[in-house]
Amino acid sequence: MKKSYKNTLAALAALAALPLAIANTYAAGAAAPAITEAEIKQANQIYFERCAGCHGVLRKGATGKALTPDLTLPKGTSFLKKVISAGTPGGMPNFGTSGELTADQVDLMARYIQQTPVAPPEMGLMDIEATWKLIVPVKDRPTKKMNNYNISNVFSTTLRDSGEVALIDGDTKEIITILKTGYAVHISRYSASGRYLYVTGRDAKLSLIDLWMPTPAVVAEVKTGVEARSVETSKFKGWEDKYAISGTYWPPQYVIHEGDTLKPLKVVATSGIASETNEFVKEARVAAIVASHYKPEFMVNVKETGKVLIVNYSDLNNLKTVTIDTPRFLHDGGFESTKRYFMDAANASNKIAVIDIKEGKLTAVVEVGKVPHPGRGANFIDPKFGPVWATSHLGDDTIAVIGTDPVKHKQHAWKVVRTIKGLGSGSLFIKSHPKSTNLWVDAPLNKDAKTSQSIGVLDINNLEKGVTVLPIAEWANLGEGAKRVVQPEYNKAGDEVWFAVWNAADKKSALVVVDDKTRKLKKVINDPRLITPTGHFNVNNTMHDIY
Ligand code: DHE
Repeated sequence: MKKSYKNTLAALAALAALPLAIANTYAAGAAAPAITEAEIKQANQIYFERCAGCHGVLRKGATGKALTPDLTLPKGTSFLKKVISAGTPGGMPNFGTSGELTADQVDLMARYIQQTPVAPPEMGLMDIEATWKLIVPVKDRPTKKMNNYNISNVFSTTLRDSGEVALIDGDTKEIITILKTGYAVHISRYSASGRYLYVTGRDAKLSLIDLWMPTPAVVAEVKTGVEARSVETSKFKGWEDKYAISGTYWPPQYVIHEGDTLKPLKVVATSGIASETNEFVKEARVAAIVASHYKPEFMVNVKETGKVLIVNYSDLNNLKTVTIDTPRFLHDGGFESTKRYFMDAANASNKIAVIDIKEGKLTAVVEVGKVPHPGRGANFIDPKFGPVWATSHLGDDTIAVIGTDPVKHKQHAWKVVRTIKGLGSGSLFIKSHPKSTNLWVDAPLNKDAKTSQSIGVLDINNLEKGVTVLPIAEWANLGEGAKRVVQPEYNKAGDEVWFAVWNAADKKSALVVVDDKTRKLKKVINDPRLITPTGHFNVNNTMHDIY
């Protein structure tokens, strides 16, 4: 093994010993307040868990403000403590007053962010390969489905704080199994055939689960970096189940893997020159990735540089990539109903970039409300404007409805045709289904507990009527706690909507299933093993991009 790899592996081993570390060495700035080695270890962990997602590991900012010492030192410890404790109207959570951090931890973090950040190690292909575990080789796996589950209606539910996913039978609503995955699991995606489930943790541990086994189990794992949020699979005809792609926040890069083993095949760095500013950005993180149904291509969002990379996976040695400049701070997004256009939220720019994936170019940039956060968004037929795609917002209480049919409704295409009042600000996800006339919107990060514990629903054929509020957390009857209601997700038939009631790890959480037609409670899936459920992903709807 080459010495440089050994060094990187040693650095990674140090990170593993300190599993949530951002860095274990530290160069204190001259005027920075005192902090001990032990405190830095603790602060690294808190920073990784609570702060890095918005502020970045190098603390250069993105969704959150930059926190480099040139900015934090002049503010001073007592001001920073106030912000960390009480939050800000701009979206910074109130970590102190909410009880998520103790007063000592708030004080520690205020001192920590005045120190100079140190970058965690980089990882090349061999470093990633060294972490790869093929638990069940392909030859030892079933050659046909060995269970009686209706796989296409299974849900994979993120159990955020236990680092697990629950596989739930969508027909019986029974838990099939609970599987250990990465830390603070983020999303689940499925292979094009629906056989394989890919789960990524925030710690960049990618797990591959075989749904054909008598009881589905993890068959391969790999650590693709230090911090990650995204994974997707090859969906183009002829390439089904062939590749997976994982995107990392740190190191800033994406990795293409063998689909049925996770063996890493190709790593591509994403640091580079940003759109708009033309400045070099080292920490150019990979956010959402979607897979084209038109060509053998992945669309990779590079957050800080505002670039969508259209990566053609048909020849990994001669990788052809189209780079599209968009507004910066790309985060999440999904397809409109024909799957030709990728509706891509540049959240901190308050814009949706529309990418034509057939032609491989930017079609439009649409100005929406404050901090759009669509998840994958919602598609429906507006009675007045035809096919539309909608997003809700983190920073205001509106839903932006955008026309998506440039052929029969040309005058409305790529324009905000309606701005509707949603459930409230602090919304993360919005959802509909081709068989439904409902549009569901959440607001789990709303400051008002009643709102964050409810769901809003609109009648697509009577949008003027406004939102009907359903008290989902109350229906779950869980007792005390934050009980945030998050992410509407349909079953395969499109006649049920599932919601997570996300409580603290030491409190009761649940999944609530609502009948889509009557909007009445159908079932509370209430099991002590459901610790901090957040996202839940139906096999059929996720693999076919139905939302
Ligand atoms: Fe997410 C999707 C990043 C916090 C639940 N989240 C995504 C995606 C990104 C992202 C880039 C798109 C992935 C894709 O499609 O390939 N999320 C981030 C963050 O950086 C952020 C803001 C802070 C952090 O530190 O991670 C963050 N996310 C959260 C949460 O706190 C949520 C609510 C609870 C949790 O489980 O951590 C959360 N994110 C989700 C979910 C999706 C998601 C459920 C998938 C939505 C979908 O419909 O596809």
